[in-house]
Amino acid sequence: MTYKEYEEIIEKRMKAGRFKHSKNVAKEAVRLAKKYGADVQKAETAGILHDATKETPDSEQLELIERAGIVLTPLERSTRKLWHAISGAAFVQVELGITDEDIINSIRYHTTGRAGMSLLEKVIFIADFTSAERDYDGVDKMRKLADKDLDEAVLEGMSFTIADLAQRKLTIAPDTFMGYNDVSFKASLKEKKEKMRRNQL
Ligand code: DGI
Ligand code: FE
Ligand code: FE
Repeated sequence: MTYKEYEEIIEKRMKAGRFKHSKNVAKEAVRLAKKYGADVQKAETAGILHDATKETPDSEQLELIERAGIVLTPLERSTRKLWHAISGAAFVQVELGITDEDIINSIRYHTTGRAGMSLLEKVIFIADFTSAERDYDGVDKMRKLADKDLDEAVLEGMSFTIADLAQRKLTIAPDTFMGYNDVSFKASLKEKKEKMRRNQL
């Protein structure tokens, strides 16, 4: 299927505002993919499709998840906000016939992130934070980081989400925590290495 065909499918599944968001995420994902060397076409596809089921009724989302053979953990089942990422990944497989694991995982983990994210997964995760219509406190910082270092942007995004959820006393998914630990650990190692290098000069 072509990008235009995906756009037509997505337009019918959601209100104008969210469709605009989806197109903006696709555009931003293309920009980041070019900058960091990810597959541009996959980035555009995952970008337009990432929120495919965000306005789909709960019962339909659960059905898609079942049809894709995905079993929700009790915590996933109890966190309604996380469903659309999982059912979105199911939708693109069972309804659109997408088989590319990287595209599927980019949609599956676009809300939580996870440990060991691929370049494409990071591109989609960040494009969702920095798409053109986003207007939250801190979006300027995120856009600057996204242009400077993709991993630093992922760390900032995860820390932002975890702080916000903890502040509101909401449940935090294990993938969110594991993703955060993964990127923060790698960032601290990188800093240690740089310190050692500076001391040797
Ligand atoms: O679908 P979008 O609105 O474009 O963005 P998204 O898929 O990143 O969803 C963002 C929402 O998901 C935001 O309200 C925070 C929430 N969220 C992200 N990670 C977790 C989470 N909510 C819970 N309860 N637990 C998480 O780990
Ligand atoms: Fe989403
Ligand atoms: Fe989104």
